[in-house]
Amino acid sequence: MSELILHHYWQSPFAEKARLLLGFKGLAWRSVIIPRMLPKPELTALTGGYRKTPVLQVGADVYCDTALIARRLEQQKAVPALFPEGQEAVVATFAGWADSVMFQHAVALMFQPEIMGPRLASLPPEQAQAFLDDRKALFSGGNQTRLTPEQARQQLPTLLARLETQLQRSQGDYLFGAPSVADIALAHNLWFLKSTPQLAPLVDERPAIAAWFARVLGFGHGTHEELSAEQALEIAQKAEPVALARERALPVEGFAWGARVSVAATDYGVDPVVGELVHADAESLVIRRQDERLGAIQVHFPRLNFRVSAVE
Ligand SMILES: N[C@@H](CCC(=O)N[C@@H](CS)C(=O)NCC(=O)O)C(=O)O
Repeated sequence: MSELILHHYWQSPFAEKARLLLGFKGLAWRSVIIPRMLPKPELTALTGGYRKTPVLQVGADVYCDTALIARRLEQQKAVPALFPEGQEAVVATFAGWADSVMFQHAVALMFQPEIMGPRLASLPPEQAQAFLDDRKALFSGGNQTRLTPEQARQQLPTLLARLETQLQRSQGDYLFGAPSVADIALAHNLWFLKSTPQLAPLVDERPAIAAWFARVLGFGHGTHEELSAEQALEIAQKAEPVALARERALPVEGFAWGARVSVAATDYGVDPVVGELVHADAESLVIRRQDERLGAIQVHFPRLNFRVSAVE
């Protein structure tokens, strides 16, 4: 079986989510470091335009968005389960909430000038400005607008108080008893806050959250070895896309298999990827694209929060 290749950078909270998912499963992976802002020519050669971080590559198959990466890793190694039996809906729904609502709060706080300023201080001013412009563009065109820092500061204590209370009172060491994708999806947001001294007390001053957070970070990152972007592209070029599980197919209403479509996130980072719709099931959409250099690549997206549109 082809190796798991994570395209990421170390400072990204969603990449930390993916690394913790890999650690939870005890998997070995290859690490390709991607740029923190556009252009990302090697990454978009693989994805066909999707630019968010991280992306998981397995041969000539590319998995966009950590919601789907979690499911791909569950397929790779079933135990320990990220989606424990009987809790499938609750853990996925909680993870979706953490990845959107908690992340919006964390981003709003991190991008306050008094916090982002010192974080960008080591960059030349034009690069710092380019980074801020890149993130502004990332959040244009989707349905997720940025929360103001004031609103985030007003609301976050409520969200954290609920979590602190639940973690104090719940049975077991994790949000829903057994550890799951829910814990990891919440933790990467707190990891983001903890990466800056002004915001770390939000976690540290809540004992049940702080203890739980340390347990989740204890999952670690599995084991990884470096790989260059060029090597990753060569692997994609030499591999054939995987066969898809036809018995689980669930059509996308209004689209025939083989239709030329574009798939784009609906929240932010809405860059479309164009290809042939070759498969969809309850959780994923798969399009096949033909790249001049790499040949056939299958790009997989979650079904939720992505839109399929017809391309003439
Ligand atoms: N829903 C996506 C969100 C990913 C995301 O927002 N990643 C951020 C980094 S933490 C990003 O792509 N930022 C812009 C970039 O890296 O170019 C996922 O779960 O993977």
